[in-house]
Amino acid sequence: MTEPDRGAPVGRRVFLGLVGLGAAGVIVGAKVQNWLEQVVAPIEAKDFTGLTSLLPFGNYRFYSITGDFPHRARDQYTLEVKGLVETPFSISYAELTAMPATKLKRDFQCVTGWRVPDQHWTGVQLSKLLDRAGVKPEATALRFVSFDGEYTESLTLAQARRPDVMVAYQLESKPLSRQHGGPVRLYVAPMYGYKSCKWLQTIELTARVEPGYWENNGYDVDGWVGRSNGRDDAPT
Ligand SMILES: Nc1nc2c(c(=O)[nH]1)N[C@H]1C(S)=C(S)[C@@H](COP(=O)(O)O)O[C@H]1N2
Ligand SMILES: [Mo]
Repeated sequence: MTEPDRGAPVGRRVFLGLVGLGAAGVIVGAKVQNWLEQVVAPIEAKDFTGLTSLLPFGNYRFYSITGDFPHRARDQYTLEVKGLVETPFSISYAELTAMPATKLKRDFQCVTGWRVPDQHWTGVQLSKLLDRAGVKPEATALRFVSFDGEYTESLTLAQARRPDVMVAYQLESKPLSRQHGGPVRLYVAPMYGYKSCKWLQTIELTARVEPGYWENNGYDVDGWVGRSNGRDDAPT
């Protein structure tokens, strides 16, 4: 490994956060995860640039900070949009999937280094749900809550209105599995995986950004792939 020749030094907080993310998250593939914690996280903390080539390529790790994959049947599922909106509403899985769909083909990348290339996502643009609710002028941010009972995330209103941010219900043309955060999760394509809240239950419009679970553990609120969390890669 070479030392990084550019970019901000990586703080101890981020280093601990990386180790913590590995330790808290994984249920499947404990051996790989051990290796990630012991080998990759320290290397990544020193040198982000050489990391990707080291990693096993092309597979997801299934993460859950609770150590469990919560279950919600599709016909029992509702998503709530509330907070600083004109018309708070709840939407069922059937209603959500009947809305105009959007599709994206993008890499899925975790901040710890693993990446799954060319993934096909289907869902509803978050902006469409915001339009339906009518965002009040004093709202500047969104807070996402998972029905796992612990995970939270955030976006600014401008980020949430991007066309590559969706409420996703299909991956690779199949209904989103429970392990992947189904029936419905957030998918924030331009940011690291931690922004994409699984088992999405509530979207709340807030007056300002309320940092989410991993952000309270040292990760950047603005989690752009390649230009956050100590990286300064050339844009991809
Ligand atoms: N509710 C919830 N959402 C979550 C997480 C989690 O632990 N709980 N982990 C995040 C992280 S760090 C990543 S990289 C992705 C992983 O998605 P996957 O489990 O479908 O691979 O989910 C994100 N969303
Ligand atoms: Mo992640």
